Amino acid sequence: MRCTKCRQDACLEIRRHNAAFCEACFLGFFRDQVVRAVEHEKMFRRDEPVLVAVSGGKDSLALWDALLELGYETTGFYIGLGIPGYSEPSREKCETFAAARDAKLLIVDLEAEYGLGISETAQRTRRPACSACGLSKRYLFNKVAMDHGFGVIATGHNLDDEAATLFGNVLRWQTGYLGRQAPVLPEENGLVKKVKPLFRLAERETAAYAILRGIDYIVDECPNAVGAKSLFYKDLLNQLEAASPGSKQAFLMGFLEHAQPLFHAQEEVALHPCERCGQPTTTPLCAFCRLREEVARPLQRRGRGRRAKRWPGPRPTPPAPLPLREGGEDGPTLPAPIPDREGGVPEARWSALPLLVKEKEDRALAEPAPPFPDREGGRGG
Ligand code: Q46
Ligand code: ZN
Repeated sequence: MRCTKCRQDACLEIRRHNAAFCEACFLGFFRDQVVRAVEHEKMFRRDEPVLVAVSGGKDSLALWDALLELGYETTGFYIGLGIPGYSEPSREKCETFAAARDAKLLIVDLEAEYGLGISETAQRTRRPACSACGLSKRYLFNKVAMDHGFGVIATGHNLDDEAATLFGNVLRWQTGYLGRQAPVLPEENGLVKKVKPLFRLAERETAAYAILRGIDYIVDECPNAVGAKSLFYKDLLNQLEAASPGSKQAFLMGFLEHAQPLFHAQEEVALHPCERCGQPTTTPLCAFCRLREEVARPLQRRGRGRRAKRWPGPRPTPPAPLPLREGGEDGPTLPAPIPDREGGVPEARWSALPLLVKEKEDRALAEPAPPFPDREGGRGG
């Protein structure tokens, strides 16, 4: 297969564009798509400081790398979520990335600074981990951006993420969420502008970019993502895409062009400062401050009386103890590091690239659909 642009050997086919690219032309294509998103959607100016939310995963680090390469003024922002076996290596990936590029990285540790490590918070409040996590991330993105004088925060959400979110919201006609699903959420009422510069690029393209650029990212998903609906929707959309290339992009772009403005017009939410922390909210105390209260409450006082109603029979099994933090014996297997960061992509890795990025899609198609999961999940940028 030949590169559509330069006729050299191609390393990656992009069927929805009816194109294939060699390494150099693919990196150019990727950066062009980022610039197109930033400029066309008026996300930020070239001289405007941007806070880039990074998780240590391929998408957010690919985004940060592309913005740095393109000369944008960026600072990374990492949140230590307190998820054993996952948070420590993901933080290391971000720190190594930033150090290698002499880029500034802000770090907030939820557990140390707020007493809200996600695994422990989930246990103490009996909430799904992703609910506490999403709430905390949204809060800190806004607060840290404001505290440090950033007018805009960028996340690594890609085309697949956005299409899967849209699919889920359409399935249940979540009109409020549909009105707020956009590559740019403007600054308003104490909320900092939020942007998604990768929304035109598919997940396998961000993976290819990260591999070709030699970015050492955390390969494993967060352990709490197992069984998330969003992954199930992605699998469904990948099957659709394999049968009809371009479907995912048409689904998302068509929505953004034709339908999103109609849902957005219906959205009118009055925000005011939280009585405790000053962040915007619709209630007297914001959800984050209420979560902190809930976690700080003594365990024996929470839910008194409710358990007897729900469980009239024998007492339920108590939750499993928290996995060990050090050593990771109970955590997920850590990914093997990508070798040879400094020297670019090693030859073996380079020649395997089309297979690597295709492998995930093939796996999704080969595996039977999992039973319908029963909880919401999400992903990081
Ligand atoms: S990090 Fe957080 Fe995701 Fe892990 S706990 Fe769930 S929401 S799955 S993006
Ligand atoms: Zn608050």
